[in-house]
Amino acid sequence: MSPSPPPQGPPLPWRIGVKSKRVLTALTALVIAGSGVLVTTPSATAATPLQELVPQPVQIQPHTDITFTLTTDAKIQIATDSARKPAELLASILRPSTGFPLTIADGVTSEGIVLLNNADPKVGQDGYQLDVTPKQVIIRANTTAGHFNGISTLRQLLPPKAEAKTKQAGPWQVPGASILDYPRYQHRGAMLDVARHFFTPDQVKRYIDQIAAFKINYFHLHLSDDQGWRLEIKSWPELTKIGGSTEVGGRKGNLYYTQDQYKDLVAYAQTRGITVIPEFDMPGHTNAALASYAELNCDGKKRPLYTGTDVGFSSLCISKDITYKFIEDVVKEVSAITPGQYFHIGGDEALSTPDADFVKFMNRVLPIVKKYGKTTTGWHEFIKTTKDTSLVPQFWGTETSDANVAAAAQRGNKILMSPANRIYLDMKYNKNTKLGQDWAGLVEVKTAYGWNPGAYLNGVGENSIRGVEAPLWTETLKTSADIEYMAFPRLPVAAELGWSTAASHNWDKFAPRLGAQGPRWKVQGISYYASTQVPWKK
Ligand code: TNX
Repeated sequence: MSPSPPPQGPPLPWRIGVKSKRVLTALTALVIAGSGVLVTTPSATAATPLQELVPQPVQIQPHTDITFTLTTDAKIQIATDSARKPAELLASILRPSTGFPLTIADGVTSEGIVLLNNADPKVGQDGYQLDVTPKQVIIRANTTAGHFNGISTLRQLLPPKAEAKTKQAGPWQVPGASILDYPRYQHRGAMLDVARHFFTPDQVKRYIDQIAAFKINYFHLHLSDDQGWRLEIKSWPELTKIGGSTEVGGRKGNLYYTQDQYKDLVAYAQTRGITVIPEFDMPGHTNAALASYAELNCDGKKRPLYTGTDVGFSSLCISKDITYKFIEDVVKEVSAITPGQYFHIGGDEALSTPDADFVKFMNRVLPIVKKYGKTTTGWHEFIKTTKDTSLVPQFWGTETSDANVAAAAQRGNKILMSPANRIYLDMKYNKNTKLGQDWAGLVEVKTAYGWNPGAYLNGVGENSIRGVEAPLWTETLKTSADIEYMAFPRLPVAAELGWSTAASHNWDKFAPRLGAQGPRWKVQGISYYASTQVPWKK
């Protein structure tokens, strides 16, 4: 039986410009974003989990008279096979903490969690509807991706201890509601640089788990740079033997992934609704390759390994055919083990490659990527060399104008936004932050949040934006705790910018929602930066 929606009477004075804190806590105030309508329902308590979701859903209709309680006999029921992976993910998260068996069942027969198809077409490919009734939580979606996103919402509606790895006491309640939700942008990304410092597959999986909880759907792995080559290439074995033998600071070891380990990472991401984008940065940022093979250098001499943090000093040899044979072999082997559509060719900071050579280089490399069935994405510099509107430039600048990116947008390219002074997760929060860099500025949480991807770059409007990616460079980061300190809370900020509507953008409302994640991160063991700008929930 579906509950009747709460009454929506005529506008009340307090619907607009609520000022008193007392009034605010006495209400469940929710914006149906986009419509600009403020729907309010009386509520006896302070914030409920419905007001604490990150990213903010498009529509939430609370049903204050309803609570669902997950019990030991609950099943996770799927209407079609397309929901199996999301169901398995949810079960794997909730089984340890609840101690319940949470069997996955084909077909809908009983109480529990139900994954159905045929959501409202409005939710599109990535969206979902979530209805909490007394006996069931029903998540409807049109795709597997939509079910993954619905599950991320359900996790945040459960108590934080649902994320624990050991058995906890219930009750496992979910507040009554009907949610309809879909993303602003098709691409919500996170990048991890495993080249400057190497991170083990388990460390990478830990980060994948963390980004998945915020509806991130692309994971960009920066797999090569001056300091390291991190993926086995069978036809060029010295790349990892030599180029993968060290990192920033000079640690020694087998600091690379075998192709089997990479395939396992790709599959792991896939079971969390995430597509991996591999990056091999070129023609600059290539010292590790130049140290591995003499023939890749114009002078035929191997470069020494590099363990510092400078950029812009290396370049592949643009005039040699062997350079393109090398690239073709890499693209061929990596594409064969990468199910996703995108191949990232880097292209940034090619300061040791003359401009004309850069153009020549890209004119040879872009067709190679195409030949192996992939679509090129790259740091925005490469887009000046091509008129192909299917390619994706990733803007990383610190200015709000870029003539080449604007021209590409005018032609029809979709731009991925990663402005360094806003969303580079390796920037220090403030001058006292021990980790990170500050070349693009100090990026406190409010600064990271305070921009509109669809109205940021001159000549690049909302319809030219593909999405938002938060890159995490690791010159100064060595451990998972380091990663987490820089990524949290700014990674969830990026997720909010990529998912939630422009109309819902409001720091005063966002900050408490973000602060409400604190207890959950504590349970998950995430060592986040407790910014004083955020009212952290205890
Ligand atoms: C710039 S921006 C880089 C990286 C560095 C990073 C450090 C860009 C595409 N390249 O090589 O790691 O700054 O913040």
